[in-house]
Amino acid sequence: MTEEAKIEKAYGAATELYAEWGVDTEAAVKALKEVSISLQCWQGDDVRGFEAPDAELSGGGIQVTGSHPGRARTPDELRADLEKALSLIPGKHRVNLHAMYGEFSGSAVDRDQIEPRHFSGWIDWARRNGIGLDFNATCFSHEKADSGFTLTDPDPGIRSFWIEHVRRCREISAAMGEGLKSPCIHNLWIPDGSKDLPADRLGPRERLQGSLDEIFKKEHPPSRMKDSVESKLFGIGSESYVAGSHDFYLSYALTRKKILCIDLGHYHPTESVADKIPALLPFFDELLLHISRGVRWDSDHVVILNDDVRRVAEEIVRCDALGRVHIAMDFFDATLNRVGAWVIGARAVFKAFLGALLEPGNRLTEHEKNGELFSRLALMEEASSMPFGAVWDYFCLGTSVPLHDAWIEEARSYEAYVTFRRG
Ligand code: RNT
Ligand code: ZN
Repeated sequence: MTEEAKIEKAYGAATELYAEWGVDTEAAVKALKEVSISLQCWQGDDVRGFEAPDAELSGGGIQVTGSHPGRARTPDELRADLEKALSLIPGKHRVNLHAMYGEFSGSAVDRDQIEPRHFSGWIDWARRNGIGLDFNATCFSHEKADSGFTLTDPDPGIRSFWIEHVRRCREISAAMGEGLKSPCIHNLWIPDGSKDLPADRLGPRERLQGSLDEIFKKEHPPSRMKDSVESKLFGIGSESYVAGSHDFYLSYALTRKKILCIDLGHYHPTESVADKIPALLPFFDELLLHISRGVRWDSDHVVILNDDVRRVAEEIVRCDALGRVHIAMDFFDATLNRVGAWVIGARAVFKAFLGALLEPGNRLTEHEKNGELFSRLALMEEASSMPFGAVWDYFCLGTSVPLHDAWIEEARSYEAYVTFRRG
């Protein structure tokens, strides 16, 4: 029996079992094909960017560890690596860029000088590959961020530098959305905070509010770009205080009609990020997710199919909000195969959504309505041993990506023949 025939056979059996549960596997597979993930370009080069040949991530409240060889050093290398990763991930996706990834052809273009033309290579590439682009201002790894403050800096000169940077990033986002006929999400995260106890916790937040209002003065059509803001609990070097905290951005986004970005690593370790989704949906038309994996802290490990990711996917599906929650990944691990890391993460996210789409949702809500709480819990438990893997294999087959572990060898040989040969 061929591999394909085995998969079709197992899928047929799984479809029957799921049907007995009242779950339509074809509908689940069809819905999953519509899910798209925005792949973070910064996993490909350890968040270095292309502004200077030997640039390193700095001053940003985030940290990369590892020295695995073969990181992408040029836009062409990064695009080749992304293409390789995308060929191993089911479905059509987006790529999420940071401002520091512009193509500056060797000249020094400061952050307050960047223009859409520095990203035309990316837009052309995305168009050729049929993918959308998302964008981020880069408010770190820069001498004007060394103090730990950007949009909240007490110095109005520093603040206006960063305001200009973010304004330009929104213009670039609009050009991307226009060029690709797909709205570009511009996400703003700033590192501003302090290592030790600040005496004034209000001032930086008032300054942040003022800077943001100035940045967002210009409106861009939502068909071209949409704005999101990302909060954080703490960072390396900002352990005691982060100006852009959850409460701050929740209030800001709500009152200014912006998208709120929820990063799975940015909350207290025992806080349920999944439960935030149904709490926010009554108030927000759209949300942005940064799927990450914190290990003890916001460590940005490669995403795997863990309970946090499953619960988030379940909530999105249960709330029928797949069309309202934009999905992006955010991790950077420099200790292993970088292309493979994207693939591990994206395949895990897909599996989480498939699992959620295969839930016997109607039966669970029926039990709940009838007050049959024992049956509700028991059914949730039984769902975990349904033949999910057979549907996953069938999905991979239908989207022409390698089955099972076959992609691992592909990622390894790409490394051996391509990335390890980089000087
Ligand atoms: C940092 C935020 C932010 C960054 C990227 C590189 O804590 O999660 O999203 O990871 O912008
Ligand atoms: Zn993030």
